[in-house]
Amino acid sequence: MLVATAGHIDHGKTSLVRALTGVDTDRLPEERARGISIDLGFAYWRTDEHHTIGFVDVPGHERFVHNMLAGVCAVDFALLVVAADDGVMPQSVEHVQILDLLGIARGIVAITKCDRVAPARVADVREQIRQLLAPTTLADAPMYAVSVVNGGGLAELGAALKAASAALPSYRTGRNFRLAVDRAFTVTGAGTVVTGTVLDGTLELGAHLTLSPPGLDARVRGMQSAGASVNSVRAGERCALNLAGIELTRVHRGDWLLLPGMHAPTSRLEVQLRVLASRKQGLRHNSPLHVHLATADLVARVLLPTQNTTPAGGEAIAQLVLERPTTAATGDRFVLRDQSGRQLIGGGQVIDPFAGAERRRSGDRTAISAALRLGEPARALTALLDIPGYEIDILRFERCFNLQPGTAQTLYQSAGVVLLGSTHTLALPARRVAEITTQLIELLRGFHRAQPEESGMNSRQLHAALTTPISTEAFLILLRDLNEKRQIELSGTAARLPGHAPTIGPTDSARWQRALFWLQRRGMRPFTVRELADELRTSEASIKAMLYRRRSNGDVWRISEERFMLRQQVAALAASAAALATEVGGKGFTAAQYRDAVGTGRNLAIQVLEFFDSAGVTYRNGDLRRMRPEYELVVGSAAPYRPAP
Ligand SMILES: Nc1nc2c(ncn2[C@@H]2O[C@H](COP(=O)(O)OP(=O)(O)OP(=O)(O)O)[C@@H](O)[C@H]2O)c(=O)[nH]1
Ligand SMILES: [Mg+2]
Repeated sequence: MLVATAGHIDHGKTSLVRALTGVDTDRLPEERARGISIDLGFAYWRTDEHHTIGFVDVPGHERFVHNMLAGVCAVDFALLVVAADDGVMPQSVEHVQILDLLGIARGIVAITKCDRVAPARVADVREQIRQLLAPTTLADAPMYAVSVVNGGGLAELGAALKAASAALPSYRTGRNFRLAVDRAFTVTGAGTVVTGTVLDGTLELGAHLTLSPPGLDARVRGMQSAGASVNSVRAGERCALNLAGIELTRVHRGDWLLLPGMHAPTSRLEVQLRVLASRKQGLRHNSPLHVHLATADLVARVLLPTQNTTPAGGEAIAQLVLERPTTAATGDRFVLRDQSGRQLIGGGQVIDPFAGAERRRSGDRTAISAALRLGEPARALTALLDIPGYEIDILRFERCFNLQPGTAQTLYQSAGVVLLGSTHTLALPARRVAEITTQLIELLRGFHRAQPEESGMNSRQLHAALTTPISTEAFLILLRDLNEKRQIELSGTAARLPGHAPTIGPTDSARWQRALFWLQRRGMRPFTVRELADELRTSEASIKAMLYRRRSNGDVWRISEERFMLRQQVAALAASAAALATEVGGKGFTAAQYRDAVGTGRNLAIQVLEFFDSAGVTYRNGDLRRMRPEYELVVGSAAPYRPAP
């Protein structure tokens, strides 16, 4: 069990931890000189062979509340300390508010310095504390009157802590390891060491982790917990990790250590927040503030949905726009303080850590938010699947809940989900996929009946004809899946039912074979009706008729008034454009870059690009072009064309 102290300055937190554990957590020279705690202190109490109670001793001074916040983020239990002589003081109140906002519901109160006051005073302070705690998560915390001077009450307090430790519920399972860093330092001979609390999962010695948000790789070279070397640590434990591959200057309090696949920094969190009832003013839209999330202290602005104010005592679903990215998971608690970092405003819970990364057509934000707010992954998944037309980006879902792959797979199975594609990126309800598949097959059957001379139905028309909505991305994956399972056949941009043979006349078909033979040898060059008519020694009118039919089933594209190209060539040129777009990053590519990439003349490059713009393969912005995400629906997929060296 991990216990954090809480309470006003000088009320005896550090003295109490020392009395229980024998460890003086005030280790900084300045702390010793001034007799106050400044930063977090740590101590361990080995209560028996199997149990250790860890203490995070926090400073009470109002100027060090940010340190206190980093200390209490991941504890199981609060030890609220109130001195019998002073009674409840400002930071007693503030610390209790913080514990309440963080949802810490297990705790004990120590009324310290009882050697200094008469029993009647202890009773008064007890009443003050009762009133302070009544509206909070700690309303039922038992109180112990103690003194470190005469040792009174310490045995009872210690026994209560042991009992609480034994009764602590086990940690949630099925989650990936993550640790919130609270300190980093170097140890001579060992290198960088970070300490922190494991929030989820387990970690073995030698594991590879990512330091997030910087995104640096690290290997766990050494591991200690409660002062001893260990081979593994798990949720709820504090540990010190000796990291290979990370320089000390790169790691700070507030960073996370994560499994590499879970590293996904974000700057916009959708949250549910609450403004303290004791605030004089409400929280205004767009206010700058500090977000304390785990050990991080982040500068942010709050965006309120109604664009005005959430009153004191009020709640809202809001967005926090962070100045620097962080790592967060659904359900993580946070505390908000004002811009100066002096006053507590409120706090809440993360709903959607990736609120800024909405895919287009990804369904109703309110419904997604309501689903995630259910907090528990299985329930959230069921609710997400119920959103009409919504397709779950499963990497994002798994990152929201920090889910282990095996746990996620079990969830998908029991929720009746179909994962589309070989890399399984989108999840749809099985019944929706079945419905769409049936529609698809019906549409193709109808198409073949109505147009037997066509080799297949254009996939864009097919997509548009579906009555059950599906995104282009998911549709393309589904088509490929069905093609692999031989339920349909894809050729280029056309889909057909297996066994369908177009009823094209024999002359046409033989002529087309000759045309293909010539065109393929000609290489990556468009052709005119005239050229093809000359080559095949036939009339332009009959070539036109043949090309017209070949265009409608997607074998040929007309790329300008006069010029045609084979579908495979156009698809390869589009794939080259896509490869180039990826290579140049998000900013788009120029016609000159494209010409160099495909090694054609400038005129042809421009002709092709203009055709791509009009056909919906690319879009143009000034001199730059980018790919449309659904371009493969238009031209089909192919390997990129590369000019012969
Ligand atoms: N008489 C008496 N003095 C105490 C008792 N507990 C603590 N003190 C004294 O109170 C002073 C402050 O104690 P600390 O333990 O440093 O208080 P703290 O809450 O850790 O203070 P900060 O960390 O700075 O917030 C010290 O001089 C202690 O000796 C007690 O039970 N009886
Ligand atoms: Mg102290």
